[in-house]
Amino acid sequence: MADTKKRSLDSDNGTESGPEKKLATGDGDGKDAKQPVADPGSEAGSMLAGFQTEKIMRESSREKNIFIHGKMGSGPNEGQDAVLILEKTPFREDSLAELFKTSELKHQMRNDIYSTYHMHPPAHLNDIKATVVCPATEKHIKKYQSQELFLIQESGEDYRNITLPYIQEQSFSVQWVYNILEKKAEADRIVFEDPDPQNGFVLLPDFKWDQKQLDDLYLIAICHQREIKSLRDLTQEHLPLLQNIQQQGQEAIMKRYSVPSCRLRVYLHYQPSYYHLHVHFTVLGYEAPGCGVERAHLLSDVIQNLQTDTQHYRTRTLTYPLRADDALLHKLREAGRF
Ligand code: M7G
Repeated sequence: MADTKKRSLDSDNGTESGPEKKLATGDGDGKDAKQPVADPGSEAGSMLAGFQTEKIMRESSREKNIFIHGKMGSGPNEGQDAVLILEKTPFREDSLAELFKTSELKHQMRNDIYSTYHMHPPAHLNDIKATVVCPATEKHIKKYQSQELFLIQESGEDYRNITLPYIQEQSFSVQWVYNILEKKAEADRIVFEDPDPQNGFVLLPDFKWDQKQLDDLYLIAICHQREIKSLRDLTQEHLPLLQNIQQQGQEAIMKRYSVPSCRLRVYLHYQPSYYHLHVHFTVLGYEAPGCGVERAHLLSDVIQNLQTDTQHYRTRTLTYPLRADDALLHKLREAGRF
């Protein structure tokens, strides 16, 4: 079984490196397995210089991340609302020797057998992953803000009468999804594609994953069909699509990253943030945001439920969390459903 803990990846092309290096030989889709990853560096530069912090929306010293709402200080989006997420990246086992050799150590305290130090590694071993959403809408800003959560029990009828009209009115734009499907963005990050318009999909790293190590492996499969909003739309008619995503997605991840299907958590979110059907692939052991029982539906369970009853996701009550300030929560409350 692959030991994902021990592996790290070549910085930017998603292939393995280090003693356990095992280069993928192909994707099975005719693409070269060793695709370069886009370098958005040219446009980045000092884009964050002058970033004006308006509010710290969330911060976790345990997860080593911070979510900031602010305004861009320079560049083409100057003065526009932005969400900036900063996150210290995990340690990479293959760079430990270099870290020990090249870091500056400053002694902090010593007591008996215990001592602590401040360690100052060189810049390239001291990465911070920065994610920028700009221009950020009010809804983006809310998405990242800490809020109390409430569990909702949504019946099929609630979905049709309350949730669906709400989604149609005000869900996040899925332009980024279309950009991926049309190869207008992230084309060089695609790990696998089945171009079939009915059952095909694109598999690529989720933007939460920096692809530097396998401990937090996270990919998403985005289907080519554009009419499927979420789990709620699925019927037996979609079984070939779902089975295809499951099988070819797992095979592609095995080929590229040597992570077998028994080490993968493959699931859909309900509610998703983006209403274009996509499937999450994360490595077991990594507690990806949103992989809890109240939001994640294992693809294998979804397939079985549909095999048993084509109307399963149209009719059954689905439970999910909503934030206190979510307009959908207010709509459900107004209708006496919460
Ligand atoms: P979701 O279940 O709709 O919402 O999943 P969530 O963000 O609340 O989990 C959408 C998934 O797509 C998430 O895992 C996002 O991290 C990922 N994602 C979002 N955007 C805007 C992008 C993007 O531009 N590129 C990539 N590669 N992934 C994205």
